[in-house]
Amino acid sequence: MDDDSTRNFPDNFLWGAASAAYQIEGAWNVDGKGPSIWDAFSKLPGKTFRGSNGDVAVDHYHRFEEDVALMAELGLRAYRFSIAWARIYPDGHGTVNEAGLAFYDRLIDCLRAHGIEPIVTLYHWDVPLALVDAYGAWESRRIVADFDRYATTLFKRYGDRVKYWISLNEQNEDTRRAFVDGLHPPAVQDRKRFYAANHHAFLANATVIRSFRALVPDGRIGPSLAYAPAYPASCRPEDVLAFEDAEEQTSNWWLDVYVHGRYPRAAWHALARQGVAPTLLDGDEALLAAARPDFLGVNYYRSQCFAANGPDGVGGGPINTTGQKGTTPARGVPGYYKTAPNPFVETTHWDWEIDPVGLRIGLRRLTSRYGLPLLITENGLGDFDTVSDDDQIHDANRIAYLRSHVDQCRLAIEDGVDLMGYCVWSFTDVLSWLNGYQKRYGLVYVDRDEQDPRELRRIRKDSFHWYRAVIASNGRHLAT
Ligand code: BGP
Repeated sequence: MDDDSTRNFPDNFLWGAASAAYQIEGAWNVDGKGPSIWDAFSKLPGKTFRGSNGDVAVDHYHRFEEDVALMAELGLRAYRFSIAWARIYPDGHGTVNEAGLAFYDRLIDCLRAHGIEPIVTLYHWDVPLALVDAYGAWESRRIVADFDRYATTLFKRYGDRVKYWISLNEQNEDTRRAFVDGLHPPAVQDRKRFYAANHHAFLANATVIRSFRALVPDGRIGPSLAYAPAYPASCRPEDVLAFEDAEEQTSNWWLDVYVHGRYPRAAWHALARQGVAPTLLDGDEALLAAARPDFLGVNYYRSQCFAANGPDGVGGGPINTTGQKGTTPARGVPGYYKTAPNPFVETTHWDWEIDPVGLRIGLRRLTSRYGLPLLITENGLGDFDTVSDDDQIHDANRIAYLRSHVDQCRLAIEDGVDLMGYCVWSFTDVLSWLNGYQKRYGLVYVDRDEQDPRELRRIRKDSFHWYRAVIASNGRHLAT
């Protein structure tokens, strides 16, 4: 971490931070916005932590100028945010809502006025509720045309000012929680529906990339995956096979389709044997193969160990949403793999492995397999943060986490990885989908809890000051 060894970050490296519309904006029914699936789901009893919802969130919709001023003070070069589909098309596809478009005009212009590069995510899980009611959203092929209409509207409106776009955020994580674990809407456990919804999302991804090429020829677009590189729990051959299956079924299933337009072979055969493989129609493969992204977005939080799982073994299920260490049960696919603890790394309070070297391993794997530039679109530590007596947030654990991961980015660049940038998750504290405000990630604290939005005061955490020095030195000063 000395000054000399950190010269490798390119001069145009995108030092950024990230967010998602539902988790920060609030204003859930303001200026013509329609309801999203999360506006409905979060109000069902028992679905989220202490019944938290995004009605107010951190009220970024009304406070974006204050937030962008803080980004400028931090020296951010890039800010990744998502657009709420239901602000643009309140019913998913009918009449466009000019007030919604105008909000993002103001945000984009404000960012650019401060020299901050906008990175826009088209879709971060908040599908318009009307499309769920009309045809089950991602469970129908009809979503492909509607998603393309929405994306095309955004490309035409913002393509002159936004050059970096994320098509889909963590398709793998959202659909797994939705259709395997039963935790995100529609909260079922049905792997046939899981793979069908994913196939439609792949078609939607390819279709909007095709539209993008025509409308924003000088821009760059790619999907973001929740990438947790798989490790074998031991060198027992059965565990190594389980690890191979896990890497293929938890990551390559998505990445191979995004990049090469084809499903990985062993995984396809496994699914076919179980009767859960998706239905491919004429033209699907050609569409998928023609939509190679410009880069891969990587959301990295952890690695994960896998061991063999018997035919009657564990499947999907609950996750730790309490922050009580050691309460995450093993999960997996019966007959293939299940998660196992890694005795060599620490974990967060939510049982996520803290593994900075895993980031370097993952970046190298993706580079070798896909040969595309990579953009870290999320990386950060979820922790219990407290305001101390001096009205500060001394988040030393977060600084240690971020520092060690940025350092591994530097080493990955030395290894030959083409890394475009690094976005901390998250800029301000945000509403966690299932964890309310107890699990915080921000560089900026927001003073509220699940029940009481209080004044929503913003307080710079110690990590804010640390990251400012990192950016100012282009990654040379990682120490506090
Ligand atoms: C990613 C999502 C983000 C964010 C983050 C932290 O999967 O893209 O939206 O939520 O994870 O997740 P959590 O709040 O569950 O800890």
